[in-house]
Amino acid sequence: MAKYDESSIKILEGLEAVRKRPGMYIGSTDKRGMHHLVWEIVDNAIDEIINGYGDTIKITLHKDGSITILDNGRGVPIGMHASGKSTPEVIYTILHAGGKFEEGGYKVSGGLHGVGASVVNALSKWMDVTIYKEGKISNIRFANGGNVEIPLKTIGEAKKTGTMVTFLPDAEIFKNCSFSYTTICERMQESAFLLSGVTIYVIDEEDKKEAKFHYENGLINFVEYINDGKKTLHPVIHFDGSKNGIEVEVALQYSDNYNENILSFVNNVKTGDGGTHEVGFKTGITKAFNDYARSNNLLKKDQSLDGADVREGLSAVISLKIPEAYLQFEGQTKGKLGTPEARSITESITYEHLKFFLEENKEAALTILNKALQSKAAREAARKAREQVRKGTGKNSKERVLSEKLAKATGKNYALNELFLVEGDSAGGSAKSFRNRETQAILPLRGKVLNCEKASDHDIENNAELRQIEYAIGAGLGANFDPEDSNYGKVIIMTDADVDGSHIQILLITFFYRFMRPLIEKGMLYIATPPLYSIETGNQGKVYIATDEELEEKKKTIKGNYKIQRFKGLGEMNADELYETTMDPHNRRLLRVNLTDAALAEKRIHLLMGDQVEPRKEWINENVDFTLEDDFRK
Ligand code: 1YM
Repeated sequence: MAKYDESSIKILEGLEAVRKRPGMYIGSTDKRGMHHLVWEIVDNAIDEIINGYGDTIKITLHKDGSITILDNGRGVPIGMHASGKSTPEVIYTILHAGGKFEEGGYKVSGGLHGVGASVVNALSKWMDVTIYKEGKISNIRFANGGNVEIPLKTIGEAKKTGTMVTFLPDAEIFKNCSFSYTTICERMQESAFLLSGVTIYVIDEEDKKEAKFHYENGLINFVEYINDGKKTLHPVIHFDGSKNGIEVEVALQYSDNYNENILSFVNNVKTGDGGTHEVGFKTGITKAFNDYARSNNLLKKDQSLDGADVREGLSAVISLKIPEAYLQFEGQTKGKLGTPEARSITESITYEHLKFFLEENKEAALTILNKALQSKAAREAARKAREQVRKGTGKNSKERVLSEKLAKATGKNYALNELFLVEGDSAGGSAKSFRNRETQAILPLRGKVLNCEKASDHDIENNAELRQIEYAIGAGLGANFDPEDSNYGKVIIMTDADVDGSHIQILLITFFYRFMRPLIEKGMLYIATPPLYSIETGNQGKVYIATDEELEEKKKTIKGNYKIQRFKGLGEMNADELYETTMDPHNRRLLRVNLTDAALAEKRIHLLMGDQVEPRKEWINENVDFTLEDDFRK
């Protein structure tokens, strides 16, 4: 029988605590949480590379659901630890046994990761660690949440060095989850951009797929990737600098489109909510352009370019390295940098380098500046026009065009008002007749709207349906769009719960993404969720059901007779029913459209809505599960 001493009981208690509350350590126990296990182990391999050992990481997804992460660093130490256990046993069974990077180096732990390899072990059915070091191959095996199954032993001779970790996530904790090749590839590509010269392989043994990520000019290649397919105005601008131990590296490039794409990272971890470094960067470029414009008499004395003017069409990646002692993250998801010094340092490095670049590259400088000046002029003209429309003083008031289709809200508190974009005239009619007239406006749409992936402002102006949406919202379009001017606090897409309805949703989202992106960024775009069924019973009356699963659950609880109605579309509901289930703020369930990763969203929209068929087919095959519920015959 195994002998338990005080310390082994403590270890088991520690790992047991992880199994009891996995969410506290990895955020959640869904697919996202399960991928945290991978990031945790990969981060250890990345740390080793950042410290100067090794240059390659290989990730293999196995058919049985387990995953292997291999690096060619020094290999985890294999000696005995003071506790009498082998060092690998300590690293993989004791919480926070990292102990690395105590002084000096940078740690790749932002937000949730950095919890330690033992957390991965605690949440695995089994884990196998093989170390190539000191001419030997050593192996240790754990099972059922971190119990040592086979202690560390030599299993062969090694010529190379490195660490290989394989684990199978415990199905009791991660229910119905599997690793996603696409998710892992996306993340590893991002890491490869941030680690110039490093090679990362991702291999899927089940589907026999393989990807290799390697970039010699990291951030420059990253910006080129973001701007791939766009018409760019100049080669990528790249600079770096450091102060007080904080290192700043930036790559940026303007294209002729008007969206801004700024991505930032701190110690190789994405800061999705920005923070002080992004603020400093923005201030830096605004100052540099204003200075340049003034000293070249391109702006009048009392005039200046706004931040939004100089960011039109800008793609940029900002990467900071901050010593641990200065690190400060904020926000619920810890995705926002709080370190105050990062602002002024990023600002001055950006300002100095950009100023120098503009002075040295007159042609590029004038092209970018011209664009900013145009953006400024267009923004001001558009604002003026909108003010006139609102006051009703416009000569050529576009409101006329709104015709009879839009049923306006009577309330003047724009923030409280809601615009429903409704599929079909029949549902539109129901929604018009039964709504809160003070706050709810209805705009019926006839069928499919234009796919805007490749549309220009001009195309929108020539498209009756989209022009109506533009005028109804009344806040401009594209570069001139300003969510502050929106006539509605919420824009709600309401379509049938079928394939055509989904198609209309994605077409509209593409339109908003391309032409009113701040509306999505500000969380003002929503999707209504109409019920699929109603069930009428003797004693409970009529209840509405959103999904097939819910219907099955409900059926089980009903005794006696019941009558089910399936709503094939919004038009099949009575007007009062539609209001009660889908529009009434007290009962309805709205899905907010959000944008967590701008660069990825950009690629996805391009992929899914663009004109290249093969990559789209491939993506759909890999990422969409077709089920019987998707009945394409209808
Ligand atoms: C596939 C995962 O963990 N590689 C790795 C980890 C470590 C070392 C080398 C290492 C570090 C040091 C000295 C040191 C370590 N990780 C940990 C902990 N790959 C992977 N490669 N020698 C080797 O920091 O001094 C401890 S050692 F705790 F973070 F897991």
